[in-house]
Amino acid sequence: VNSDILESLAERLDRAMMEAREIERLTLAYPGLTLADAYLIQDAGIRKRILRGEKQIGFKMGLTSKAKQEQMNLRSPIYGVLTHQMEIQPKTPFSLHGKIHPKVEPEIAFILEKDIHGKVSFEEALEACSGVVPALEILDSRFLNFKYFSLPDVVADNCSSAYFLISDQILNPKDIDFSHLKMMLEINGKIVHEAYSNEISGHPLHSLVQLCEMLHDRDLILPKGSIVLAGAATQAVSLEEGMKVRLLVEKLGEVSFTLPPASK
Ligand code: OOG
Ligand code: MG
Repeated sequence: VNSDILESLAERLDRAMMEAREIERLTLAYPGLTLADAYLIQDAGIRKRILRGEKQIGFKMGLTSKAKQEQMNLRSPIYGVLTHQMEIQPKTPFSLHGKIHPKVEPEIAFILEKDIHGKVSFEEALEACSGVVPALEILDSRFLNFKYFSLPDVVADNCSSAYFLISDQILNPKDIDFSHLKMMLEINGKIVHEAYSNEISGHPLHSLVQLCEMLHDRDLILPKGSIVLAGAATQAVSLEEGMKVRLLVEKLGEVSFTLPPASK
Protein backbone atom coordinates (compact mmCIF):
# COMPACT_ATOMS: atom_id res chain seq x y z
CA VAL A 1 0.00 0.00 0.00
CA ASN A 2 1.56 3.33 -1.03
CA SER A 3 2.57 6.09 1.36
CA ASP A 4 -0.22 8.51 0.37
CA ILE A 5 -2.77 5.88 1.26
CA LEU A 6 -1.02 5.12 4.56
CA GLU A 7 -1.11 8.82 5.41
CA SER A 8 -4.80 9.08 4.53
CA LEU A 9 -5.60 6.04 6.70
CA ALA A 10 -3.74 7.66 9.61
CA GLU A 11 -5.81 10.79 9.01
CA ARG A 12 -9.02 8.75 9.05
CA LEU A 13 -8.13 7.10 12.36
CA ASP A 14 -7.02 10.39 13.88
CA ARG A 15 -10.30 12.03 12.98
CA ALA A 16 -12.30 9.12 14.35
CA MET A 17 -10.45 9.52 17.64
CA MET A 18 -10.90 13.30 17.77
CA GLU A 19 -14.60 13.06 16.92
CA ALA A 20 -15.24 9.93 19.03
CA ARG A 21 -16.72 8.17 16.01
CA GLU A 22 -16.36 4.51 15.04
CA ILE A 23 -15.10 3.62 11.57
CA GLU A 24 -14.86 0.46 9.44
CA ARG A 25 -11.69 -1.54 9.96
CA LEU A 26 -9.03 -0.59 7.42
CA THR A 27 -8.46 -4.09 6.04
CA LEU A 28 -11.99 -4.15 4.68
CA ALA A 29 -11.02 -1.59 2.01
CA TYR A 30 -7.31 -2.55 1.99
CA PRO A 31 -7.02 -6.32 2.53
CA GLY A 32 -3.38 -6.15 1.43
CA LEU A 33 -2.36 -3.97 4.37
CA THR A 34 0.72 -5.53 5.99
CA LEU A 35 1.90 -5.32 9.56
CA ALA A 36 4.79 -3.11 8.38
CA ASP A 37 2.26 -0.78 6.70
CA ALA A 38 0.27 -0.74 9.93
CA TYR A 39 3.25 0.43 12.00
CA LEU A 40 3.81 3.21 9.43
CA ILE A 41 0.18 4.29 9.85
CA GLN A 42 0.69 4.21 13.62
CA ASP A 43 3.84 6.37 13.24
CA ALA A 44 1.92 8.86 11.09
CA GLY A 45 -0.88 9.04 13.67
CA ILE A 46 1.62 9.71 16.46
CA ARG A 47 3.29 12.42 14.33
CA LYS A 48 -0.08 14.19 14.14
CA ARG A 49 -0.42 14.10 17.91
CA ILE A 50 3.13 15.38 18.37
CA LEU A 51 2.36 18.24 15.97
CA ARG A 52 -0.56 19.13 18.22
CA GLY A 53 1.83 19.43 21.16
CA GLU A 54 1.75 15.97 22.68
CA LYS A 55 4.96 14.40 23.89
CA GLN A 56 5.88 10.77 23.51
CA ILE A 57 6.44 9.29 26.97
CA GLY A 58 6.52 5.56 26.41
CA PHE A 59 5.12 2.44 24.83
CA LYS A 60 2.49 -0.18 25.48
CA MET A 61 2.70 -3.82 24.69
CA GLY A 62 -0.51 -5.57 23.70
CA LEU A 63 -1.74 -9.13 23.38
CA THR A 64 0.95 -10.48 25.70
CA SER A 65 -1.37 -12.75 27.71
CA LYS A 66 -3.50 -15.72 26.70
CA ALA A 67 -6.57 -14.00 28.17
CA LYS A 68 -6.15 -11.03 25.84
CA GLN A 69 -5.20 -13.11 22.82
CA GLU A 70 -8.36 -15.13 23.30
CA GLN A 71 -10.54 -12.08 23.92
CA MET A 72 -9.35 -10.42 20.72
CA ASN A 73 -8.78 -13.67 18.81
CA LEU A 74 -5.30 -12.59 17.75
CA ARG A 75 -2.12 -14.43 18.71
CA SER A 76 0.83 -12.13 18.40
CA PRO A 77 2.21 -9.37 20.67
CA ILE A 78 2.12 -5.84 19.28
CA TYR A 79 3.16 -2.42 20.51
CA GLY A 80 1.79 1.11 20.53
CA VAL A 81 3.02 4.54 21.61
CA LEU A 82 2.00 6.46 24.74
CA THR A 83 1.87 10.26 24.82
CA HIS A 84 1.64 12.52 27.87
CA GLN A 85 -1.96 13.36 27.02
CA MET A 86 -2.94 9.70 27.50
CA GLU A 87 -1.73 9.65 31.08
CA ILE A 88 -4.49 10.27 33.60
CA GLN A 89 -3.12 12.20 36.54
CA PRO A 90 -4.48 11.12 39.94
CA LYS A 91 -6.21 14.44 40.67
CA THR A 92 -7.52 15.27 37.22
CA PRO A 93 -11.17 14.35 36.70
CA PHE A 94 -11.67 11.74 34.02
CA SER A 95 -15.02 10.99 32.40
CA LEU A 96 -16.33 8.91 29.54
CA HIS A 97 -17.08 12.06 27.57
CA GLY A 98 -15.47 11.93 24.13
CA LYS A 99 -14.79 8.18 24.28
CA ILE A 100 -16.30 5.67 21.88
CA HIS A 101 -16.59 2.35 23.74
CA PRO A 102 -13.88 2.42 26.42
CA LYS A 103 -12.67 -0.64 28.30
CA VAL A 104 -10.26 -0.99 31.18
CA GLU A 105 -7.66 -3.68 31.81
CA PRO A 106 -5.12 -4.53 34.53
CA GLU A 107 -1.45 -4.17 33.75
CA ILE A 108 2.02 -3.77 35.20
CA ALA A 109 4.23 -0.92 34.00
CA PHE A 110 7.96 -0.28 34.02
CA ILE A 111 9.89 2.96 34.13
CA LEU A 112 13.21 3.05 32.32
CA GLU A 113 16.24 4.83 33.73
CA LYS A 114 18.52 4.04 30.80
CA ASP A 115 18.17 3.98 27.03
CA ILE A 116 17.95 0.51 25.59
CA HIS A 117 19.53 0.14 22.16
CA GLY A 118 18.86 -3.11 20.40
CA LYS A 119 18.03 -6.49 21.76
CA VAL A 120 18.64 -7.11 25.44
CA SER A 121 18.70 -10.03 27.82
CA PHE A 122 16.29 -10.33 30.70
CA GLU A 123 19.03 -9.15 33.11
CA GLU A 124 19.89 -6.15 30.95
CA ALA A 125 16.23 -5.17 30.77
CA LEU A 126 15.97 -5.34 34.56
CA GLU A 127 19.16 -3.33 34.88
CA ALA A 128 17.66 -0.55 32.75
CA CYS A 129 14.48 -0.29 34.86
CA SER A 130 14.09 1.98 37.86
CA GLY A 131 10.42 1.40 38.57
CA VAL A 132 7.69 -1.21 38.52
CA VAL A 133 4.05 -0.22 39.22
CA PRO A 134 0.46 -1.41 38.97
CA ALA A 135 -1.23 0.24 35.97
CA LEU A 136 -4.66 0.46 34.41
CA GLU A 137 -5.00 0.89 30.69
CA ILE A 138 -8.14 2.32 29.11
CA LEU A 139 -8.60 1.09 25.57
CA ASP A 140 -10.91 2.71 23.06
CA SER A 141 -10.67 1.09 19.63
CA ARG A 142 -11.65 3.41 16.83
CA PHE A 143 -13.21 0.48 14.96
CA LEU A 144 -16.91 -0.38 14.84
CA ASN A 145 -18.01 -2.39 17.86
CA PHE A 146 -14.40 -2.68 19.07
CA LYS A 147 -13.85 -5.36 16.41
CA TYR A 148 -10.93 -5.45 14.03
CA PHE A 149 -10.09 -9.11 13.31
CA SER A 150 -6.56 -8.48 12.12
CA LEU A 151 -3.25 -7.34 13.57
CA PRO A 152 -2.70 -4.62 10.93
CA ASP A 153 -5.99 -2.96 11.90
CA VAL A 154 -5.23 -2.81 15.60
CA VAL A 155 -1.58 -1.81 15.13
CA ALA A 156 -2.59 1.02 12.78
CA ASP A 157 -4.99 2.18 15.51
CA ASN A 158 -2.08 2.47 17.96
CA CYS A 159 -3.25 -0.79 19.54
CA SER A 160 -6.56 0.69 20.72
CA SER A 161 -4.75 2.89 23.23
CA ALA A 162 -6.60 5.81 24.74
CA TYR A 163 -5.57 6.46 28.35
CA PHE A 164 -3.65 4.88 31.19
CA LEU A 165 -2.76 5.55 34.77
CA ILE A 166 -0.01 4.23 36.98
CA SER A 167 0.21 4.01 40.73
CA ASP A 168 2.07 6.85 42.41
CA GLN A 169 3.88 4.31 44.55
CA ILE A 170 6.82 3.31 42.38
CA LEU A 171 8.95 0.41 43.60
CA ASN A 172 12.41 -0.63 42.49
CA PRO A 173 12.11 -3.77 40.33
CA LYS A 174 15.55 -4.92 41.50
CA ASP A 175 14.17 -5.27 45.04
CA ILE A 176 11.06 -7.34 44.36
CA ASP A 177 10.32 -10.62 42.71
CA PHE A 178 7.36 -9.65 40.56
CA SER A 179 7.30 -12.87 38.51
CA HIS A 180 4.23 -14.37 40.19
CA LEU A 181 2.12 -11.71 41.89
CA LYS A 182 -1.63 -11.93 42.24
CA MET A 183 -3.44 -9.19 40.33
CA MET A 184 -7.06 -8.40 41.15
CA LEU A 185 -9.28 -6.12 39.09
CA GLU A 186 -12.09 -4.72 41.19
CA ILE A 187 -15.17 -2.97 39.84
CA ASN A 188 -17.37 -1.21 42.38
CA GLY A 189 -15.71 -3.14 45.18
CA LYS A 190 -16.13 -6.59 43.60
CA ILE A 191 -13.33 -8.61 42.07
CA VAL A 192 -14.23 -9.26 38.43
CA HIS A 193 -10.95 -10.70 37.14
CA GLU A 194 -7.89 -12.20 38.79
CA ALA A 195 -4.65 -13.36 37.32
CA TYR A 196 -0.99 -13.78 38.17
CA SER A 197 1.67 -11.51 36.76
CA ASN A 198 3.35 -14.41 34.97
CA GLU A 199 0.34 -14.53 32.66
CA ILE A 200 1.85 -11.42 31.06
CA SER A 201 4.44 -12.81 28.61
CA GLY A 202 5.38 -15.57 31.06
CA HIS A 203 6.96 -12.78 33.14
CA PRO A 204 6.09 -9.08 32.72
CA LEU A 205 9.72 -8.20 32.06
CA HIS A 206 9.63 -10.40 28.97
CA SER A 207 7.22 -7.86 27.49
CA LEU A 208 9.96 -5.27 27.83
CA VAL A 209 12.56 -7.56 26.24
CA GLN A 210 10.15 -8.25 23.43
CA LEU A 211 9.37 -4.56 22.94
CA CYS A 212 13.09 -3.82 22.58
CA GLU A 213 13.32 -6.48 19.90
CA MET A 214 10.33 -5.12 18.01
CA LEU A 215 11.71 -1.57 18.21
CA HIS A 216 15.15 -2.76 17.14
CA ASP A 217 13.63 -4.47 14.09
CA ARG A 218 12.33 -1.03 13.10
CA ASP A 219 15.66 0.73 13.91
CA LEU A 220 14.18 2.38 16.98
CA ILE A 221 15.41 2.45 20.57
CA LEU A 222 13.67 2.51 23.91
CA PRO A 223 14.60 5.87 25.45
CA LYS A 224 15.33 6.42 29.11
CA GLY A 225 12.42 7.84 31.08
CA SER A 226 9.95 5.78 29.06
CA ILE A 227 6.93 4.22 30.72
CA VAL A 228 6.22 0.76 29.33
CA LEU A 229 2.90 -1.02 29.84
CA ALA A 230 3.59 -4.75 29.75
CA GLY A 231 0.12 -5.75 28.50
CA ALA A 232 -3.04 -6.84 30.26
CA ALA A 233 -3.13 -9.96 32.43
CA THR A 234 -6.88 -10.48 31.97
CA GLN A 235 -9.65 -9.55 29.58
CA ALA A 236 -10.72 -5.92 29.40
CA VAL A 237 -13.98 -4.74 30.99
CA SER A 238 -16.34 -2.17 29.43
CA LEU A 239 -16.50 1.09 31.37
CA GLU A 240 -19.75 2.64 32.51
CA GLU A 241 -20.56 5.93 34.18
CA GLY A 242 -20.13 5.97 37.95
CA MET A 243 -17.82 2.95 37.97
CA LYS A 244 -15.10 2.66 40.54
CA VAL A 245 -12.16 0.73 39.13
CA ARG A 246 -9.31 -0.54 41.24
CA LEU A 247 -6.37 -2.80 40.54
CA LEU A 248 -4.58 -4.45 43.42
CA VAL A 249 -1.27 -6.13 42.82
CA GLU A 250 0.23 -8.18 45.60
CA LYS A 251 3.43 -6.52 46.95
CA LEU A 252 3.23 -3.68 44.37
CA GLY A 253 0.17 -1.84 45.67
CA GLU A 254 -2.84 -0.45 43.89
CA VAL A 255 -4.12 2.08 41.42
CA SER A 256 -7.72 3.26 40.99
CA PHE A 257 -10.05 5.80 39.46
CA THR A 258 -13.75 6.60 39.73
CA LEU A 259 -15.92 7.78 36.87
CA PRO A 260 -18.48 10.51 37.48
CA PRO A 261 -22.10 9.33 37.75
CA ALA A 262 -24.41 9.60 34.74
CA SER A 263 -25.76 13.15 34.47
CA LYS A 264 -29.55 13.40 34.62
C1 OOG B 1 -5.60 -4.38 21.63
C2 OOG B 1 -4.67 -3.87 22.68
C3 OOG B 1 -4.27 -4.97 23.60
C4 OOG B 1 -3.23 -5.48 25.85
O1 OOG B 1 -2.86 -5.06 26.97
O2 OOG B 1 -3.24 -6.68 25.57
C5 OOG B 1 -3.69 -4.47 24.86
C6 OOG B 1 -7.03 -4.45 22.09
O3 OOG B 1 -7.35 -5.21 23.00
O4 OOG B 1 -7.85 -3.78 21.46
O5 OOG B 1 -3.56 -3.31 25.16
MG1 MG C 1 -3.27 -3.06 27.31
